[in-house]
Amino acid sequence: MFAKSLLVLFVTLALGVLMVAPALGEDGKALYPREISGYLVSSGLDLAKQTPGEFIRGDANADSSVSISDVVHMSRVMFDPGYPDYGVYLCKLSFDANDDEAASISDIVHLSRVMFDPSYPQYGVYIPPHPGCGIDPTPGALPCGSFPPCGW
Ligand SMILES: [Ca+2]
Ligand SMILES: [Ca+2]
Repeated sequence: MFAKSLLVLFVTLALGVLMVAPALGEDGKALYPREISGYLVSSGLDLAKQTPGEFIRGDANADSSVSISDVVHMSRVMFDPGYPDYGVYLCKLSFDANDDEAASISDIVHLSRVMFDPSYPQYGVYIPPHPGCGIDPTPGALPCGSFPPCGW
């Protein structure tokens, strides 16, 4: 079980490295996800309706969608001292993908399996608030200092 979790983690990390590589725009400059046309639109956000305290569960990098880049970001914030954002949690609550009121490696494993492991009972099931902004339906002690995709 542990070995399988580790395998899933490493496969997703490997995929993540490939998928977060920037696409190039017409001018040859890198296009990062929030700059790619339609990326933000797909989240279904309505910024006019956002209120402080709202967040998107699993959107650890706060780019308004939950993707493999969040798994990579979470992994590096927690475990990669060479990462510029190592130890930096903009909204720790958004890291709590499994809603157990803690930000830990279990969130990385959970989110990876939700996305990529059809044998996982929660495959394809994202815990609210998701995909849009919302208040935590199960409030706990995890902090959230700000969450720009939800307008605060
Ligand atoms: Ca994200
Ligand atoms: Ca958690």
